[in-house]
Amino acid sequence: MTTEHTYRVAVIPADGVGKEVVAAGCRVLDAVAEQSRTFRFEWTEFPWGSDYYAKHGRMMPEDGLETLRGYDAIYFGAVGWETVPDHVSLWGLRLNITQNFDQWANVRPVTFLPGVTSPLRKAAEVELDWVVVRENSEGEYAGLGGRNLSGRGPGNEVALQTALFTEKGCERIMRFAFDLARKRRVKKVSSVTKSNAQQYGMVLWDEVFARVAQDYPDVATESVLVDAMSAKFVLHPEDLSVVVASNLNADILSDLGSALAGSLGLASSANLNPDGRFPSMFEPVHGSAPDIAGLGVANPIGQISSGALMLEHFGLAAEAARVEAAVRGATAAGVRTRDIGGNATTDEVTTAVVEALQR
Ligand code: GGG
Repeated sequence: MTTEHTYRVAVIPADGVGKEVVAAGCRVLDAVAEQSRTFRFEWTEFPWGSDYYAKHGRMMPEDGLETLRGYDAIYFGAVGWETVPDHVSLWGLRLNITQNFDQWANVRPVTFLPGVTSPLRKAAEVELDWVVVRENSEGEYAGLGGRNLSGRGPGNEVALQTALFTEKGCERIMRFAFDLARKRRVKKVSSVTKSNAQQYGMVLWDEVFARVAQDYPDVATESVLVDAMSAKFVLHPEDLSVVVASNLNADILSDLGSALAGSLGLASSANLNPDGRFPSMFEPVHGSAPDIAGLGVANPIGQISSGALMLEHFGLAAEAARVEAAVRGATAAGVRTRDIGGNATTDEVTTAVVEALQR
């Protein structure tokens, strides 16, 4: 046996069900590597997150980013626990990494899986094959603003939260979305804003979108307000393929999309630094799900499919497709966690995926 390449991956399970689904994802990825015999994974686990916060007063060490820089990729679970305010845990870990590693493109595919029902699927014979492209470095998540601005104390507090839109930031995510549409051979890119009400940054977004679209005459476009787009997700899913939106809008729409596909537990994502200066990070869209944490029933598919996105990122498209096929094999065979109508455990779904890979 010749193992040609080792991928060094930093693993951050973090909080709640993250700890359970990351282990499942690593198991599937190890099985793919073992079968391929051309590469292997070297996993290094970092115990960062809310437990780490309880001991050290921070979500990750001060030199954590420096440590992560040396890895080929980051495989992340979920962040958030009741012992730490949500905005502290999010900014202290996940956003600390995405912002500082300039992971400006967050790719969130939404597809139907065989055997998984959803409100949308019941309603019509439709197939979902969307990608929500989330601008991941600025917009409403720029972290700009402040508290106590009135100086007049409790009862009169004023807080400011500013969204930042730069022409370069808009342009790069839009070019990314158009290139992805061409790669996926789909015909349309839909851009989402609320530019009728948000008259500065989102008008800039619309203008940049119109300009960038001129370089892609083979791809149709539409600009839709986020409220109308929410309705369109439900009423005309067949009319969508690549959807590009700002940080907050895309976060909300991708959750809606995955719910329409059957469950948030199915949704995968890649936080990409397309320039390759920093490692990219792969994680399920879902959070730490405290209500089911520790029960062994979390859906591992979002995490496993995020592993497929990591394989794709490494140029291992055939292996990524095999993982996705194995996931489809497991759900088609009826091995499903309870969020998608089954009663299988995390472990049973993972085993079914590994077995489907080996067939
Ligand atoms: N695995 C994704 C995760 O942990 N998300 C936690 C969360 O609250 N994220 C908010 C966001 O990404 O906007």
